Amino acid sequence: MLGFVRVPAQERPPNIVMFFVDNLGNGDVGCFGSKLHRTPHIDRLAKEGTRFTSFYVASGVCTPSRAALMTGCYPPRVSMHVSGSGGAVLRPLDTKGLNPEEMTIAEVLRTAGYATGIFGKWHLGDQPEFLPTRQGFDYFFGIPYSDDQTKDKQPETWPELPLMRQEKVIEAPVDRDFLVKRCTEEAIGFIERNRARPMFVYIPHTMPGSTKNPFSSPEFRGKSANGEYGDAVEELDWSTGQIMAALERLRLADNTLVIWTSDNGAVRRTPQQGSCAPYRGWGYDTSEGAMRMPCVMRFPGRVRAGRVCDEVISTIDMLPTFASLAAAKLPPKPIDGHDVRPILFDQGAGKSPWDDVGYMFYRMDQLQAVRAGPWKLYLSPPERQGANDRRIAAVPLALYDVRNDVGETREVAAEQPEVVRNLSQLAEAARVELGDLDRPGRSQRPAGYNPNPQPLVP
Ligand SMILES: [Ca+2]
Repeated sequence: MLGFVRVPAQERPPNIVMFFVDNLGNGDVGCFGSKLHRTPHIDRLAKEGTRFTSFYVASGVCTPSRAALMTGCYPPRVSMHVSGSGGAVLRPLDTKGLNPEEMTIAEVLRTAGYATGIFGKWHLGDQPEFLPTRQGFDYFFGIPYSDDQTKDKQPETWPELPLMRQEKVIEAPVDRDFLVKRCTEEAIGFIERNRARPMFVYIPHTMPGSTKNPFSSPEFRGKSANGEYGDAVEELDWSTGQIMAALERLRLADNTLVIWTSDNGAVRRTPQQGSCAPYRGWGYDTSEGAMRMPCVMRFPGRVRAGRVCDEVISTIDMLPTFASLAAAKLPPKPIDGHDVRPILFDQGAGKSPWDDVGYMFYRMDQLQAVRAGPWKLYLSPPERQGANDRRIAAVPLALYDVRNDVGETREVAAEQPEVVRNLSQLAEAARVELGDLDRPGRSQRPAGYNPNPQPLVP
């Protein structure tokens, strides 16, 4: 049995291994309810650790979600809420990237002596000054943006999808069938090489990814009960098992915080592929399905085994929490996340700091919803002009108890005027800092900008 033992301060700070898979919904893993996908290794993490059932990403799409995790900030604070051309995510040769002056999790942990590696998809800028190697990562193996951003989409300008090691393209186009397998092998090699140091191993796997036909290696193809999507999910589970086995083999597993989650919910497809059940909505917007993720954490003796925790926490809490674990200094500029160790480790009241200040749901430049305690208020943006003369319809005000009515079946705004008023005030406070539509926020910082982006593959 794992006891509840405090780790003496003089011991080496813990390793942190974080899986951050792409476009996978809450209902896609066994321990969160999937009956379709076999995920024994992720389920084992849940049994040996805690399942977090109100774990949120900070955006329903890739780039802003990843920017938020890396910086501990809401996407608009670091101006990564829209791409250089006003889109939802960065594209190849985007003029934008995460500002090199922002301090990432990797930079924070590196100051505390951590070895830092990223294995998978970056998507925070593909110009040299924006690459992970310039943002605190000692080692990068993977692709600079999404698996669907291939040359055939824009043959005139986009290069073949590059596989990179450090800042070098080693294959283009990359064989996407082997991405999960190769990233797993590279991560294990990194863990072996750095076993004597504390390490941050960030594994943003590229699957199930953004294509209609997710990729998997031959051992997994055709083996699941859910087509190519299920095959990809089961290979992600295999990868989890491989990484855990490596940590155990090297006797590192007991001093490692392992986190397993996704960057945003499963995307709506016909016929259905992924699942965001029991939540409403699909990836890419501010619905619960898009932003409330399956999350398990394992850290023997610290994160309690077999527990389920429904306190609101977010990817933006990871930077300050990891900094505390590593006894590292926080970035000099303000961040939005909180140190949530009391919630992770079930210490004291363990009440979410977001219950008081509200957790904000931005879609690109628009604040669309706020959650505090059990309540999620969908704000009521008026009809507006979108890109290409498209009208974006007005959304009615709606309030749900997303703790007890997770499927949002009962709208209660009229019954709870005080809750509506309180959450509206919290939203207004966020607008002042972070902006909303044409209204700039006073605390927004610029993204990185490259006026003359060059393709990574000549
Ligand atoms: Ca994504």
